Amino acid sequence: MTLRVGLIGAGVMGGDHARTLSRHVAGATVAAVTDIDPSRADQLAAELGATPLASAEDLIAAQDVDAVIIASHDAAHATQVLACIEAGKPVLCEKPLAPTSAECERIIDAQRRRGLGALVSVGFMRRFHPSFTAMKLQVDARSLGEPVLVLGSHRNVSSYPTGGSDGTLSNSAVHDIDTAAWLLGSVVVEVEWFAARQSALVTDRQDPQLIHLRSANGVLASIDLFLNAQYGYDVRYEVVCERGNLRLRPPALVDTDRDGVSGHSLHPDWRGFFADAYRLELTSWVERVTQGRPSELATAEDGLRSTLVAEALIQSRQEGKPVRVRRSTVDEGQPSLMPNAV
Ligand code: ISE
Repeated sequence: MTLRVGLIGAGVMGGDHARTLSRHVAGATVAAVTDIDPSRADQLAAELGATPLASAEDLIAAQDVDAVIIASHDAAHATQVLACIEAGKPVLCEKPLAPTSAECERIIDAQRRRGLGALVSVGFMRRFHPSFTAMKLQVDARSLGEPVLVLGSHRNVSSYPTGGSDGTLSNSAVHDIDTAAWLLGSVVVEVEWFAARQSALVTDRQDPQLIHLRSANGVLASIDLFLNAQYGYDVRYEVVCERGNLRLRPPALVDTDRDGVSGHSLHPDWRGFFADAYRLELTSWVERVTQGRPSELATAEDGLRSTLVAEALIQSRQEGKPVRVRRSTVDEGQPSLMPNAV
């Protein structure tokens, strides 16, 4: 069976997903595209031989759309995911599942009431990056003993003109929140936010920011986010364990020595850095939807957990102190493993 996928949002990320799906993923085709800017939808649809549709509602209802990818503006995610659930169609929603935990909870509730199992997946693609996957295998096997500390960096060349300081947390830091919890196999229960010295090149947000995340099993993750770092797209991670360290390898195919300098070039944005991860994520989603294959894909519950932590970071930023993360409705009744709660 070929899965006929409808795409909502034909911008940078939507275009990338659609091209990856139609060129590199077996068993799926892009059947329809919609965007708030109809000319963008027309262009992408023409390139891929898909049908341009006038609205997200039309696309979700279309008879020849079996499943949906949402790559629209963050603020539109919840309404569109809820419509997919109502229509009984599997949906892969770009992160964040929704910018507020209340919206995420509504989605989880609707999915439960619909009774068709887990229709919703969330695009935390780092889970499919070969180097992150290799790190997780070693953490899970405890090959270097217990993990004790995670150090990470998340750098973009430049940020979108909208979003502000809170947008850094709800749109970008959610990746790091999910990465920490997924790598450690433990939810984040306490956070603290710090301002670094402000870059004079940035006026629309605090940049860089430093966040501390404490997992329920007591590991501290310290991650800097610098969304206008200028020099290239860069994500660095190190898991410090009792008997050694695990470090992420940059996705460079070749190192070049020239004119007294040795190194590799950096991608201008995340699409190149995470190209393999996006391809593997989409492959896994299609296999899960069409064959029921188990997958590392983030669930709606993971989407809720990461948004709850982002909200706690926003609160920590406003109040200037550590904040306990509100327990998600899906984790209620689970024992807290946290040894050193505030
Ligand atoms: C973007 O949406 C992403 O998903 C990138 O991975 C992240 O680095 C960037 O900050 C986000 O805006």
